[in-house]
Amino acid sequence: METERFANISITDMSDESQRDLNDLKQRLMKNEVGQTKQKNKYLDIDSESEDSALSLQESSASTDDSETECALESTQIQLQQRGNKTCIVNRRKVNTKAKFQTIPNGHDKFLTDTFQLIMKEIVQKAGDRSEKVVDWKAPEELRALMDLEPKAVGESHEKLLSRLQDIIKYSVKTGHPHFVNQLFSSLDPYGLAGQIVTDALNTSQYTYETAPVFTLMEETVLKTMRDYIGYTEGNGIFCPGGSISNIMAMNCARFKMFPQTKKYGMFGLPPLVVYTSELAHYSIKKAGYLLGFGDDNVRLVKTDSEGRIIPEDLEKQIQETKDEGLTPFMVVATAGTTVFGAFDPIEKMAEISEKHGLWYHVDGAWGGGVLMSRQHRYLMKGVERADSVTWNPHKLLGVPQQCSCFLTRHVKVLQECHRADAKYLFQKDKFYDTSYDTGDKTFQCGRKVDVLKYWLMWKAKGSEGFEQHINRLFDNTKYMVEQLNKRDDFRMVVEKPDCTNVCFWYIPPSLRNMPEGPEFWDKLHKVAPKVKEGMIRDGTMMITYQPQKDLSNFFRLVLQNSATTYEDMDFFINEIERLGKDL
Ligand code: ABU
Repeated sequence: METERFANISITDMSDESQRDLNDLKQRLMKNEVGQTKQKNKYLDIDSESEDSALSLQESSASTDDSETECALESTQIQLQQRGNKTCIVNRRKVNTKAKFQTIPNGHDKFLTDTFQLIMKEIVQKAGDRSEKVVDWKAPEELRALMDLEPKAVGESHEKLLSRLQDIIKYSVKTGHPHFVNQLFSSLDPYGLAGQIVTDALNTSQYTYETAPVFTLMEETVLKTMRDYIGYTEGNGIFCPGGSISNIMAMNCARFKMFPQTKKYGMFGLPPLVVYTSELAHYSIKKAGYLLGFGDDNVRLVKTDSEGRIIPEDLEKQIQETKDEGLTPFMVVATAGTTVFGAFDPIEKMAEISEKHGLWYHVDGAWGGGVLMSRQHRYLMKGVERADSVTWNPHKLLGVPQQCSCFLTRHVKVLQECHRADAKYLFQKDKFYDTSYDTGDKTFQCGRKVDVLKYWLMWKAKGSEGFEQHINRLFDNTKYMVEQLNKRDDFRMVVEKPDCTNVCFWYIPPSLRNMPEGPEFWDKLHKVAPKVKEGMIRDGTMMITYQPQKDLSNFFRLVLQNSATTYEDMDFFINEIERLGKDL
């Protein structure tokens, strides 16, 4: 007669050891053993009422000898059937365990160690390997099928999770690859990564000193040092989740400074307010206008020259026109490093105009702000100390991991006065410590991720000199790239002498080289960059972006932001674009 027994075994994964334990269980089932077996760190409780009854076997494994924590992530109920001398698994299903839903790290050492090893092997060690692909491209439907993205009712084994992480890495873009020159961020900085990991392991929120004592002081110190680079003798600042938020913060402070009653009455009773920025400014200025209730019509776009810099005379003219219309100018935004051309607006001249008209002057240096750390290139931001506020994203030109954006102002109290709402459950004034260290009410966020540690750790590791050398290298690479492009007949610069490290150019395939430069030429050229881009993504060899701008046909924008990029890499970019485009 066949005997059926049921074993309920909790295993973190079907490792060799678990497999051995399972075999051991099978043996004892065959022998109809009952009672309790205690192994090193393994507790196997076996109850049996009779030969025909179900056996319940439970295993708890702990990763350290002195830990009694039940930590199994995975519980699998296995139905065993004994057929003569053979024990077969006839059914297997996953069941919940007590530990499954607990957010405790203890006992997950192997899983976490394996994850870190995976990060090291598949991301960090491959980051500088030019033979690796920048991207293993899959179309959305193909990728969806590969990834099995829907969360399920029952959790999965560590082994499965690790294989999922491996797939996630495989199909993600390797932005640390020196051939990723697509965006205003890139690189994989080791100290930045270490800072990110420690930040995430500590998982705190930056709003009060009590939850973030070290990071509060660290943020204060780093922001003060950044203000020194700007040239402010006093002031304030805050880390924001991205440059757009820093710019929105600037607009809110600007309005508050001119009309403090906004905080109580909102926009009611205010005259129509107007802000001025470059026609090539980042679109977050327009969005700030939507969010804060000004609308497109009152975000006035100032004309730029052929290099992409604001024409100050047009700014002056537009301010006067606004006044003549009976509207109220309140803010001027200069851009230090426009998104596409990398142009630096005439910061000093715009400061003069803003001061003359009594307007809040903001410099959006999200992209270019990093030049302040280079004695050779900081001239690009001459006059920035005259700005009321500055956006500066260390996650861009300085290569700090995303995201790391700072809003800095020379006004000591404006952030607090403009944003504070005095939540009594968070900012109790009768706390036992100096509550001026609770920074949460300086912003419109509540919870705030710690963004300072990765930057601080990089700064400690490299020193200001290291950042300076990084910036100088990027500008040197830019010079080399421009020189190489100028040597070639098949490439043409869009901006002859870039202000920043954005290199904008067209590739002109042989089929267009002798064509007159009329509408047909530009129309055909417009289609070249998208085709070349498709080719490089499908092959995974590099990533560089393209776009039209003003009335210019699609052109490439190569961003040099990773100081690991070499002259050889830049030769590769040129040859690769030619390889992909020569038959178009
Ligand atoms: N915040 C602008 C970033 C866009 C870009 O990387 O091209």
